[in-house]
Amino acid sequence: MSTLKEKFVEKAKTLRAEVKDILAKHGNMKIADVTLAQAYGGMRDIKCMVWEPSALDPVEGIRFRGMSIPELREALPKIKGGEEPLPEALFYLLLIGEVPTAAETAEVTKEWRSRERLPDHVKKTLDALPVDCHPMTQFSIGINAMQTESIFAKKYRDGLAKTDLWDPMYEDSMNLLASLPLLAAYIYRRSYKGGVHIPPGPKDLDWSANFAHMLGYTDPQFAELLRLYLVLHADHEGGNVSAHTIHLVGSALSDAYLALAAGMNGLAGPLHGLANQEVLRWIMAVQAELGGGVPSKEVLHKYVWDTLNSGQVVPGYGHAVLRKTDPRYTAQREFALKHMPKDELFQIVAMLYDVVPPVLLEQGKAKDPWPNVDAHSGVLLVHYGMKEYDYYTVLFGVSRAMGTLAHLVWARAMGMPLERPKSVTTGWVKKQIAAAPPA
Ligand code: AMX
Repeated sequence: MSTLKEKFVEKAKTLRAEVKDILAKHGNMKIADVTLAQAYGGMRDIKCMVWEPSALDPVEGIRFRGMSIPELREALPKIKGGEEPLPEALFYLLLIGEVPTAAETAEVTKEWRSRERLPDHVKKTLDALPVDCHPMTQFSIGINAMQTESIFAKKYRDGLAKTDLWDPMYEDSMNLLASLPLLAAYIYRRSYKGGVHIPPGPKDLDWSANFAHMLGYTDPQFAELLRLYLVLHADHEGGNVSAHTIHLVGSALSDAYLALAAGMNGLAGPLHGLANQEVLRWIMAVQAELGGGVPSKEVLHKYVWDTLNSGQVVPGYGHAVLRKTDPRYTAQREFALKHMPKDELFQIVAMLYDVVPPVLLEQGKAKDPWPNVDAHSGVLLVHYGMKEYDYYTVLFGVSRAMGTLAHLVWARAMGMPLERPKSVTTGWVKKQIAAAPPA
C-alpha cells in the first residue's frame, strides 16, 4: 500500500471515532438558524454540510487544512530549483491534513504518472463532437465517458460493504487525477491545434510539467505557472456550486466519474468557473475597441459603468462568501509582478483593481467589490501564449478535482449519507407567516 493510502486509513479511523463521539454527545447542538431570505436567496451562509479539505473565511480567504495560500507556497515541496509548490503535495495535504515530505510528494507524482490513461473510446467520443463544442462540454462528456473505468461501480455491483466503499472511491480518484491532464490536453489539441496530439512525456516529469508538455508548451516558466494555477484552484470549501454538486451527486453513491462530471457542469457556469474566460473576453473587448494598447483609467471607468448599465456583471469581481481581495488573486499578481511586470494585459488587470471596486461600491449592489481568483488567471496564460480563453475553465476543472475528490474519499470513509434537504412552497411560507404571532 502507498504511504498516502496507508496514512489515509490511519486518519480515517481516528476521525470516524471522533465524529461518532461528537454526535453521541452533541448531536442536538444547533449550529445555524435559517431565515426566509436565506431559503429564497441561494442558501447563503447556512452551515449544513461538513467538508474537511478546506475552509473559507470571508476576510482571510481560503485555508487548505488550516494553511493560508502564502503559507502553502512557502511550505509545500517544489521541484528542484522551482519556486511554486507541487499540486501533488497539495493533494496530499488536502487528503491527509499534513504537509508531505519531498519523498512523499515524489511518491504521489510517481503513482499518478503510472496510472495515467485515456481509453480509446473516450477519444472517439470526443472526436464525434463538433470541434467548436465548448471545451467544458467536452470535458464533462469526456469524464462521463471515462466512467467505464470505475472500480467503485464494479465493486458496488459485486456487493461491497458500506464500510469498504472508500477504497474503490480512493482508487477511482487516483486514476481520475492521474488521467485528467491527458483528457484536458486531448481537448485542447483537438479544439485548437488541428487534432495533432502530443503523448505523455518521460515519467520523470511531474504532473504539471507533463500536462504542459501534452498541451504543447515548452517554456519551463509555463509549467511553473501551471503548478501555481493547479494549486490555487484546487478547493474552496464545500458550498460552492461545483464542490457542492460533486458532494450531492456522490452522496447517491454515484462514483467519482459521475460526480465529478456533474460538478464540472456547474463549474462551466459564468457566475462560477467560466468567469475566468469571461474576464479575458471582457478585457480584450475594451482593448479591441481602442485598437490595442493600455486604456486610460477614465476609459476603463466608463467601460465598467457601461457593463453595469447594460445589466451585466463585471466578471472576476464579487464573491458569495469573500469580502476582501481573494488571496488567490494576490498570489497570481505576485507571479505577474515577478515574471511579466511590463505585460500590457497585466497592466490593465492592475488598473482594474483601482477602477472596479469604487464603481461597484458606488452602484451599491455587490456585497463584495473586490477581485476573485478569475480576475487574474487569464492574463497569465495569455502571456505564455495560451490565448484560447474558452479553454481556461478546463484548467480550473483539472485543479478543482483535487479538493473535491479528496472530499469524496472522505465522504465514503465517514459513511456520509444521501443528501436530502427539505424544500417548501410559497404557499407553506404564507401559512407560517399567517400563523406567526405579531412582531
Ligand atoms: N458585477 C455586477 N454586479 C454584481 C457583481 C459584479 N461583479 N457582483 C455582485 N453583483 C450584484 C449581484 O448580481 C446582485 O444583483 P441583484 O441584486 O440585481 O441580483 C447583487 O450585486 C448582490 O449580489 P451579492 O450578494 O454581492 O453576490 P452573490 O453572492 O449573489 O453572487 C457572484 C456572487 C460571484 C455570483 C457575483 O459577485 C458575480 O456575479 N460576480 C461576477 C462573476 C464572477 O466573477 N464569478 C466568479 C466567482 C468566483 C468563482 O466561483 N470562480
